[in-house]
Amino acid sequence: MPVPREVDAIEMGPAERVDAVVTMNQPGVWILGEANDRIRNAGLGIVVEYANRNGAPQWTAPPDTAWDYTIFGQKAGQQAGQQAKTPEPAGGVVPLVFRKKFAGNRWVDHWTINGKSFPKTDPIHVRANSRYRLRFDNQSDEAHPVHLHRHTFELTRFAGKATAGVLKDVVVVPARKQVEVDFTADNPGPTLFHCHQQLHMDYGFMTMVQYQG
Ligand SMILES: [Cu+2]
Repeated sequence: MPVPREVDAIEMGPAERVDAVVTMNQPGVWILGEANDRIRNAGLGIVVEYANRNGAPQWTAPPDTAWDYTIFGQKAGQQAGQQAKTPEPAGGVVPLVFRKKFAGNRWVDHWTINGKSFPKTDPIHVRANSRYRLRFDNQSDEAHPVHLHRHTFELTRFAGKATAGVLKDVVVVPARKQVEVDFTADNPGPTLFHCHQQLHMDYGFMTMVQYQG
């Protein structure tokens, strides 16, 4: 989904995809790579070499500017000069609380959505063509890239900031923060919702969206 805006760096979670347009107006030999030195030096980078240029590839660190999804959005209610929230969708709010469940010293921890692990999680019931707000409440110390299959959602609140216009199907919910997204149930059929960290998903962090009627 288009989010026209110039940035020096992009932060990406598992399963996120970005198409970035770059104007090549700095001849030289450069490194495009992970901003974290340790990870980049371990291999997560690629050389960008202009024609007829040579020498060792140069790395320049991006400026340490604050980054989150809301820089790509419109502030909800901005026109009115106030931080009004996007009105709550007709279908209502679905609270989803994410927690880690200690499984014992010799076991992998489990993950719960509203206190239950998949396949025992409660499905999210929706009606076709109704619009809903999912309220992700991350009560754990890890960030979770959560993914809703077969639908697109709009970010309406990210870690306390109201926003609008950013359409996605994966959002990274930071540790101990809340994120709200609105979506229209416009694609009937069983639909998965899950964390995209494989180990979290395998140990319970998954539920179903079920269409009624
Ligand atoms: Cu996770």
